[in-house]
Amino acid sequence: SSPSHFRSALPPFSLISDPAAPNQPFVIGVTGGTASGKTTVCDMIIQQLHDHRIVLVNQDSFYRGLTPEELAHVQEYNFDHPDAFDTEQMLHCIDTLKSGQPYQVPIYDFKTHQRKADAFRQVNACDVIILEGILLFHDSRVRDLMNMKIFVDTDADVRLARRIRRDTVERGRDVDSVLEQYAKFVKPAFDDFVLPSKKYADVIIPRGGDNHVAVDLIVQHIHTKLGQHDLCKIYPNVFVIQSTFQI
Ligand code: UZR
Ligand code: MG
Repeated sequence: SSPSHFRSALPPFSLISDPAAPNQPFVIGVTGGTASGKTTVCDMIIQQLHDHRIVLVNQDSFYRGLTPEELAHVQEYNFDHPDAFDTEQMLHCIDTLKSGQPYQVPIYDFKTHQRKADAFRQVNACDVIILEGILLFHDSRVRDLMNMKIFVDTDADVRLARRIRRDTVERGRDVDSVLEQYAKFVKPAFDDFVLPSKKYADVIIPRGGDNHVAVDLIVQHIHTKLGQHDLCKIYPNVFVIQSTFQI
């Protein structure tokens, strides 16, 4: 039979997945500057995907606890630099979850700049993993684990205003120290590391959590992709059928 006849005989869907691992969860990365609305966007996505098993993992959980020397000079410590995070551990976490195993995520305390001793959050296997954090797109190994990359793009003045409110109310800071830290570390690190990582995004959301249209579109796309993942579970041997269906 002719190639076109062969094509039209294939099932009426276009399906692309990793043949080695058809049952892996769908991984979404959400990044953007501090107080850009990342958490709000993640919460909105999670609410709309309530039919699926979904888990949120925050890059903040992988902040390294400060040593006594670092704590003694905490004003000099750069929490906005990639080295402030234990990226190896976060990679291990994502790998473990992708392979269907549970992971014990550390709990970081923003007031003491320490990890809670002997306390973890148990995260179980799931359909969707949402990763959130300011420097999520910095390391290519982390980027490579994501199926969809989102950058939340909110004006710097809006972000600073929110940051002042949040750090004074929720993170036990005074306004002067927030402003000093912003000028010294947060803004330079945004310019050096966060903004340049925008180029890796698949989707850029202006105005963050206020942008319901963007969140709706993203959720629709995830639904479509999860449908394809479900098909992988039903037809585990049918793994690459790409653009073959023709009318
Ligand atoms: P989001 N951060 C703290 O304020 N204290 C810590 O112990 C650890 C981190 C801040 C960090 C960064 N910077 O800007 C922000 N400082 O948390 C990231 N200074 O959190 O993505 O929620 O804005
Ligand atoms: Mg947040």
